[in-house]
Amino acid sequence: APVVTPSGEGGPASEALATTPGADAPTWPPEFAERYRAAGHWRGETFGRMLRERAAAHPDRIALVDPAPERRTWTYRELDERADRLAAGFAARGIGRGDRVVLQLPNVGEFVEVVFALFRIGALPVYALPAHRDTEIGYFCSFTEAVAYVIPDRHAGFDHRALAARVRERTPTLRHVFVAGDPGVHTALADVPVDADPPEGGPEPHEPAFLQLSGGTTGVPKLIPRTHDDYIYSLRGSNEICGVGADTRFLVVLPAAHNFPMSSPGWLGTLYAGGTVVLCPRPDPETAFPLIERERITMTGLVPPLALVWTEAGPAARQDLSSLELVLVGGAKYGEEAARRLTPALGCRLMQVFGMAEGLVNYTRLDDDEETVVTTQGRPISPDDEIRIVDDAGNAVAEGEFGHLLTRGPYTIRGYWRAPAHNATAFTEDGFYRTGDIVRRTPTGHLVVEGRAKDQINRGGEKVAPTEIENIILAHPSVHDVSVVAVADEYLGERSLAYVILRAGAEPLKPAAIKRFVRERGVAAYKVPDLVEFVGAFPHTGVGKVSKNRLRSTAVTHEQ
Ligand code: OOB
Repeated sequence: APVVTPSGEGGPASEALATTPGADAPTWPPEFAERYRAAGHWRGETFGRMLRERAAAHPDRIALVDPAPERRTWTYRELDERADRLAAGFAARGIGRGDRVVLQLPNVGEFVEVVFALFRIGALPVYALPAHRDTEIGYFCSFTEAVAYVIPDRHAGFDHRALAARVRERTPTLRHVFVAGDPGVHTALADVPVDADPPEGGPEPHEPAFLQLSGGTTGVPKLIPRTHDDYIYSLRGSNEICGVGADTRFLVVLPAAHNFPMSSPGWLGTLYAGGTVVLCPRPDPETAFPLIERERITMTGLVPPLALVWTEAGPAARQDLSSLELVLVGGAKYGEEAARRLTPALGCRLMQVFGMAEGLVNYTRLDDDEETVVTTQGRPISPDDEIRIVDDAGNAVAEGEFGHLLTRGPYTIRGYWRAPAHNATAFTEDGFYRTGDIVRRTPTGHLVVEGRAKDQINRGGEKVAPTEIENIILAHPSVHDVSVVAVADEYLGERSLAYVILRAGAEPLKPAAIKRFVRERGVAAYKVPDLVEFVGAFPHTGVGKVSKNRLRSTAVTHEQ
């Protein structure tokens, strides 16, 4: 049976057909690549060699701690050896350079082991989130023609083995399912390592290292090919800005697969610097604060709703949080008043980060004054990050005015993976990425995020593409039309609201029926509309399009 994708837009099959092998991952024109190499940004490093070098330089230092349920640790040497054995085992099962492997693990040590094993053989991890379900996983596996899918046995009350069996049945390329834990009908990850060296000849630095997911504005998430060269440059830059070194003890609170905790400066930045990464199984203060005390955590990254919860819990905490030096907050707009309260409540410094999986990352700086740290979202990592702020017609706005943010640079992609039709509009002709964010620039070069032009809901850092959810709801037999919009929410920043027009003569429905319908389609729980309103008609713009702005401004936001 064909894989169900919630979109008709530039569908995966048509785009795959339109793509030649060399065009899978669009790359920088040669003159740009030369410039970035000459500037010392791209140094020809790869992740596989990076870990090897760190293991040689400080073999007995602790690289990784997985505290639950029993505390497990990996020295740099152990992580390096484990990556070798696992890489050899993957290779023995026919997984090789350029193959895609969908990786869906929560914050467990196996996540880091598998990623480095795949880096070593040049297979590309596709970073699914733990919340993804049949629709998303089925799409990632079929669109990337994945040969393997890596899962936990159960996580957060959900059996991933059953999902894997369903996806495998309808995805002919998928030859392996590897399970961290009890494998059921699949293969135990623990049985994969073999006592041999991994194959010679790893990936080249200019090749993609992995496929990251876009937040997305379209029916299905686009995949982001990041190279060893470009990503490692962003790690080095982030480490320098955040003061990451061998003494850093970084707590991974958000899902490890997300670009923010991976690279800003994240667990990969910390490993690059020879520091220690501690994985946090759940993000609540009850779980995280005891870990901060026990593991002497110095740094972490949070989305704004979590930063709020931690700020509220900080003053009353019984744990000693004094090791914490720096908390990064980003992924969604962090309110100024909330930002002011973080340092007094947690006794550490705050840094705002405004980044995107496509590349560009902005940080406030350690030597910025407090006003700048609480009122701006930072400035770019690199002197070679090019920023354009333009009006609707594409002309530069006056300095200090707000407009659309376009960017190009040494770690911002030039195109999504196998998506030529989408790339034609997501990037300008001269290679600038249209971020969809509305920003203004202060005299010091810091950016302030003022809003968004893209059709997306930012639910506390988790991105929802309304089109994807609209397509699902439209399949309901009683639904005539639907429009999903963002509504303001005190805690999450935004929540999703589905305006639904029922078919003439259809029995009235309760909001819960629509929510259940979406959930039963098998999508991540954060995409299920928070609110559902039944209406007779949508407000329209002058040209007859549904006006999402007017829907937003008329939204009633009572509890459901
Ligand atoms: C991060 O990455 P994505 O790919 O999940 O989302 C990117 C989008 C941005 O285009 C912007 O719309 C929004 O998320 N965003 C922010 C923000 N940080 C991200 N909006 C306002 N204020 C901020 N501080 O979210 C991401 C990637 C790397 C580091 C940090 C965040």
